[in-house]
This record gives sequence, structure tokens and C-alpha cells, in this order.
Amino acid sequence: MNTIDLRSDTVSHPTPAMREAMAKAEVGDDVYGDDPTVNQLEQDAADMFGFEAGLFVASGTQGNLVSLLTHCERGTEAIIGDKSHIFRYEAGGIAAVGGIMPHTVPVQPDGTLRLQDIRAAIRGDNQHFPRTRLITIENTQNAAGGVALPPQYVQSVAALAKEHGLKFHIDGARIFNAAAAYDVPVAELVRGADSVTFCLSKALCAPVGSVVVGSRAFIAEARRKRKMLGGGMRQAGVLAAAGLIALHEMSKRLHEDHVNAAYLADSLSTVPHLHVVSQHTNFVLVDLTPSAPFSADELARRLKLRGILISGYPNEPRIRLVTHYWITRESIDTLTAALKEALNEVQIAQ
Ligand code: TLP
Repeated sequence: MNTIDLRSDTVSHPTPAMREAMAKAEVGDDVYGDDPTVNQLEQDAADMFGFEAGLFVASGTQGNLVSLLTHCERGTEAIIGDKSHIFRYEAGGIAAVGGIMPHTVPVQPDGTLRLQDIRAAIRGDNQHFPRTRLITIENTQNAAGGVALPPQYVQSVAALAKEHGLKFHIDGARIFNAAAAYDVPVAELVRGADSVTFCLSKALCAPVGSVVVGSRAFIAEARRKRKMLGGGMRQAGVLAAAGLIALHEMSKRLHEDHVNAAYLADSLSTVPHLHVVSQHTNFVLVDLTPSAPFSADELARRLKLRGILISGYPNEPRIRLVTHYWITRESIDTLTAALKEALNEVQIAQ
């Protein structure tokens, strides 16, 4: 990658090893169950997460949608964070396609949903109410700044779900970053969940794809839902080959991105007009101070002229910088120098 792109880890390109594996991948028609590379990816993912089966899907959004459609019938409720990706950034798919009611509870600054809030959101048995079916959490929690939720917390949510006979889904788009943050195997972060979606195409660098893991019966039904959504893929082994490298190799190096994110946060704290809000895992959140001569959008425009891409969350003034495989210390030094120059440039102009 030539551009320094910190808008997200989704922008990461496949590695040379992935491109080679993709070229050599053995393939078959996956709707017939004939693609050996997809089959291997699904089984390896399931084994690594401690589940029976896996399902290769096009994206994190599709993985979450397929999972929620499988757990919840129309008119039932899913308890979900008010800043969760499923609620905010998945185009309302669970409501539009599944007729599922999101019952939101506040995401706390540490990325958790408070257990008492979840408990209060669970409906009693009353003909007026929709039935509660599911609890979902997100790990790492994106909008809270990439915070990793600890294994003990996840297990307390699993216990609560079990106590009330509810299903428990984890949007683990960046679960390997959470696992790196706590230095635990991913299986420890998902114990007690009924399903997990995780992404191969974020910091793990695969070009496309996510995997849903769950019980054999759950995945069989999820496969039907994937088909219904037009997600039955054919010679998808070309993509799964990159996914296998993501799963087995790239998942082991994420602490490097976290060290770089800490270095990035330190570097940004030396830049006038910037306030570093937080750094968790591979995310750094930054605000422009009131002294800043222009908006975050204008800053992004000026950096783009210098070959550096940054952005915030849709419709929010805050800047989010995300480290990944293609962001090195040198890229961070280049960014810091460019920021100082861009902000200073305007002051001179004024
Ligand atoms: N998040 C993207 C954007 O959509 C905001 C990003 O750049 O962070 N769950 C979580 C927690 C996510 O952060 C994302 C992507 C998804 C699901 C959806 O994954 P994709 O983009 O593969 O559908």
C-alpha cells in the first residue's frame, strides 16, 4: 500500500503470501459443499473458537444479519448496545429483513452493557410485549474506541442469557484484537455464546470475508439464511485461502498494531490543536481542540493532498485513526509531521 490510510483497518490490502495462496487455492462449488478450502476455513475457525461448525460469509454485516435472523423470529426482540455496529451501521437490516425489534441499552464508556440494564430490558411474559430472544455484545467495541471487553465480563453476560433462556450473539468483528489485548485464546472470549461473527478482512488483512461460528444445528440454519440473502458463494476457496492465512498467521501479530497505536497516541499528543481522547487496541480517537483553525473534514482534505487518509465516524466530528499491518512507525512519523505542517500552514495563512 502506498497511501498511508488510517481510516480503518478494513482498508488493509492482502499480503503477498495471501495473493500467492489465492492463486494456488483448490476450489469447488461451495453451495454443493465442494470447496475444500472453504470447508477447511470453516472447520478451522470453529475449532479455534471452540464451536462445532462455521460459515464463511461475505462480510461482518452479513454474518451478524444471518446470525440474528437465525436466532430471532419476526416480532421478537434483540437486546443490543445503542452504539453497536448492528444498531448504527448495518442499514437497519435486522428490522428491514428480519422484522426484529432492537431493544437498545446504553453502551458504557468501557464498551460494556451494564448487566442491570440488560436485565431491565428483558421482557416479562405478557401479551402486550414482544418476546425477548437474544442479547448481543460487540468485542472490541468500535464506537467506544476499540475497547476490548474482558473474558469475565463476557461470561457474566453468557450466564445472564442462560438464566433467562436467551440466545447470546457476539459481534466479534475484531475479536482477535480483544484476544491480543488480554493475551488469551479467542475461545476464552466467546465461551457461553451461541454464535460469534468475526472478520477476516479487517486487521487480519484478507481481502473479503467473515466467519460465523456456532453449533452444527445453528450453522445449518444460518446457511439457509445466507442463501436467502444471496450469499451462497461458488468457488469461494480463492477468498478462503487468504482467510486461512488471516486466521492462522495474521491473528498472531495484532499486538504490533496495538504497540503502534500507543506510539501514534503519544506522537499525536505533541501536535498542537489535537486532543487525544483515547487509545485502545488498534484505535486512537482524537478531537480537534477549540483552538483548531478548521474542522476535522478540512484537516482530512489537507492530509489527503499529502497522501494520507483519515476520517471519523459517519456524522461525527471525532477523528478515528486505526492501525493495521500496513501502518508502520515511519508512516506514523510521516503523519505526525504532516499534521503539524497542515495545522501550522493555516495559522500562517490567517
Ligand atoms: N466497521 C467499519 C465501518 O462499518 C464503521 C469500520 O471501519 O470500523 N461489526 C463491527 C464491530 C464493525 O466495526 C464492522 C465494520 C462490522 C461489524 C461490519 O463489517 P463489514 O464491513 O465487513 O460488513
